[in-house]
Amino acid sequence: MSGKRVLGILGALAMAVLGFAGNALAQPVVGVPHDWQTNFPPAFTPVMERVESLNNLLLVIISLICLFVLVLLVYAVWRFHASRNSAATTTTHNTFLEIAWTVVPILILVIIAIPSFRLLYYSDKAVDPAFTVKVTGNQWYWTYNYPDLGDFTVESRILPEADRLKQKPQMPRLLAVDEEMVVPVGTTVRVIGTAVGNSMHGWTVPGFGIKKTVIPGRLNEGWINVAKEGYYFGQCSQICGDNHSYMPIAVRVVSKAEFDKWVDQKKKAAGLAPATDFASATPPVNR
Ligand SMILES: [Cu+2]
Repeated sequence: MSGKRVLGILGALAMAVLGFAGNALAQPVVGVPHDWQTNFPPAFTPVMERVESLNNLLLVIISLICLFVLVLLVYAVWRFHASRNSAATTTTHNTFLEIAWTVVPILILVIIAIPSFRLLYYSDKAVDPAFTVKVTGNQWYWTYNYPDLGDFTVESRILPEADRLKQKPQMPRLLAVDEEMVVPVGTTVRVIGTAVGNSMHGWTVPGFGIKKTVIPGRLNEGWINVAKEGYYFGQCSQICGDNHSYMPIAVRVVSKAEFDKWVDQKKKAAGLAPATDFASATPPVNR
């Protein structure tokens, strides 16, 4: 074998190894839609678990109502058919019936309202969050600012298809971004959202049960606490203009140690002093 050939093979091997290392993802791709999916995506946060259980309760209630109406309808068609009931009744009032069909729907609405409001307030405010991520919708990309961890900002833009195939082929088409929002696993993170420019956007990650409309000049709050490491995806869910369909949301959930490392790296890149760890970071301040 000639020296040139050996060098060529070695070169190809090195490229393969480097290529593999470059493409290997530290976390699995978990929160992604798949073909023939029905129903909600799997729940990855406590909020989404409750969204699913409220949905299941509503499904039972709505099925019982539909069944009841269907049975009444079929019975009326059969019982009051002209052949069986040639002389129509002249009844116009029935006090008992009228009270019943007013009170029963009210009770049903109250049964729905109690868990519904409970969930609304549960998802609205984070209890003891470790830190805050400020999400800003731009035309047409997202920025993630970490004000409690040194105040650095990450810009997150869709990866053009050629770059996705080269850099992150495991990521779904049209959902891969150059820089994901990164959060530590099992940690309550407050998410506040706003927008710049002249349009609203929607920061939505279905597996997290979060869908925040972000509006210029306002702050909207939510929170996440993701139980499993991995990549999660969502899309802008508020029509915002030309490239609305090209501003995906990608969140990378990593171990706490890896998160500290990532924060240090981002702070250094932004010319800020290295962080210690996020748990001992300065508490949130009003800004
Ligand atoms: Cu949009």
